[in-house]
Amino acid sequence: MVKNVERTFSIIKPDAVKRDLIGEILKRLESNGLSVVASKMLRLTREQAEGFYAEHKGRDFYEPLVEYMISAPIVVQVLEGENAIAKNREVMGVTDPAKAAPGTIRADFALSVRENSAHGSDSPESAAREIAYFFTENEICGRH
Ligand code: RTP
Ligand code: MG
Repeated sequence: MVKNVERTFSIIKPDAVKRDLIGEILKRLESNGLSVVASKMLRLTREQAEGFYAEHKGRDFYEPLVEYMISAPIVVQVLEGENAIAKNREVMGVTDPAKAAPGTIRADFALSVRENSAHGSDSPESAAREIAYFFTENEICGRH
């Protein structure tokens, strides 16, 4: 069988960086078959945060989401592995930590629906858009 190797885009969000959970979160991702192929730490500008979450513009959680995402540095990464997009979402758990499965990143670390510690792309189209938002192709060190 040919493996379905994909790339996905991950953010370790401000609440997690502030609590020094970068290593804990990365360990969960890496130990589930997701390899880091690009990584950087940065503080989003308001414009970058608004653009990244443009699909949510107009929703009541959009403004507080943007404020939260610029409140501290984040770690942005490209992860590569078999079925990486779904695997990353599975390891993260659903958006609301109160509803996330036990043992997931959000169940174990998130503070609230908004301050939910991690982001992962939700489709191949989102992954391609989000990777290109932060990385050029020559910054990605593919393993496959
Ligand atoms: P993400 O895009 O960050 O991976 O999260 P997601 O797909 O699970 O959730 P999405 O619906 O795309 O929402 C994006 C982020 O907005 C914040 N949020 N706050 N009701 C609320 O207060 C609310 N709903 C969503 C979260 O930070 C969520 O991850
Ligand atoms: Mg989303």
